[in-house]
Amino acid sequence: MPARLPKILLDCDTGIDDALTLLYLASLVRTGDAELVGVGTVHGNIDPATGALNTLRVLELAGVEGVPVAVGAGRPMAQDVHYALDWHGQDGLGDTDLPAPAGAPTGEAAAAQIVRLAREHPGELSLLAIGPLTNLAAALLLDGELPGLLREVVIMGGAFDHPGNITTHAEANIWHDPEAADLVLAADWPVTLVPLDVTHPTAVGEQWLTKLAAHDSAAARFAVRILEFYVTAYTPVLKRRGAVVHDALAAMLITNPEVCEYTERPVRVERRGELTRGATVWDARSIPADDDRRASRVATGVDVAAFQDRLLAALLSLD
Ligand SMILES: [Ca+2]
Repeated sequence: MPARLPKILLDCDTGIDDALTLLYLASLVRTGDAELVGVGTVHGNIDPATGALNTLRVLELAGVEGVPVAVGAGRPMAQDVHYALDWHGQDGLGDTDLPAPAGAPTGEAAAAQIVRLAREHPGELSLLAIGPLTNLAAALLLDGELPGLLREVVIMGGAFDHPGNITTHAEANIWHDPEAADLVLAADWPVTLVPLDVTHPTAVGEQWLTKLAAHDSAAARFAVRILEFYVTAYTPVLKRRGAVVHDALAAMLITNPEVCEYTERPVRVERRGELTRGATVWDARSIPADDDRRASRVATGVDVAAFQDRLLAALLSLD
């Protein structure tokens, strides 16, 4: 009996590593290993309208047609909006200034799209969130039955036994909207959290980048172009030429959960800390968690070679 075909609903802030993740997802779609039922965009790396145009650009480049792209929340629930232009460029795609896409966003709000698609495919969707969690929180507020309608929620976000990447303690996706993130982690749905603890070790380096650059396809050339900006931003952090394609690891776990190891713990988001706002907190004591919140499945270990090989193969598989 054939395995169930994953149906993925993506929420993103495209963004260089989001763009690479879209290429990865496009390769799954092209090989018939997953279906991409929709994309929503949110503030984060860039504003959501630009993020939607970037998403359309990448899907068109990868030859994936008919996927609705909805613009979502333009700001967080309880703080000012911040973009990450130093890491992703003024256009979100490494200042590559690509022409406008042929397609356009649907006009539906991303949170409404989540609710609609979840109701159209009850129990079937893997909701993959690789940006701040404002759209997911808004969708929860729109439809109290949403948690029971999704198969799973996979989130790139958080940092536990790892420093933050936007403040000393906070990871960017959570820090961009801590109130939304805590609502999402409090909901009664099966969450897999993919924190910096597992994404940072997967940083691609010189050899991987060289293999990608040696491949002559439109998708590979585009990936090389946007990675050039990202690598320049990352090199001082990594102290070697390389970059962390955080979002792609979360995407990979939908079809290949064995790439990571996990632990199950309730997770909360620090919302009041003067130095720690946006930090993800778990009870790591070896006693039953004193928390009635549903446990999240948190990735704690990663097969780095498996991730890098799969990502490279996917990028090289596109025309
Ligand atoms: Ca992202």
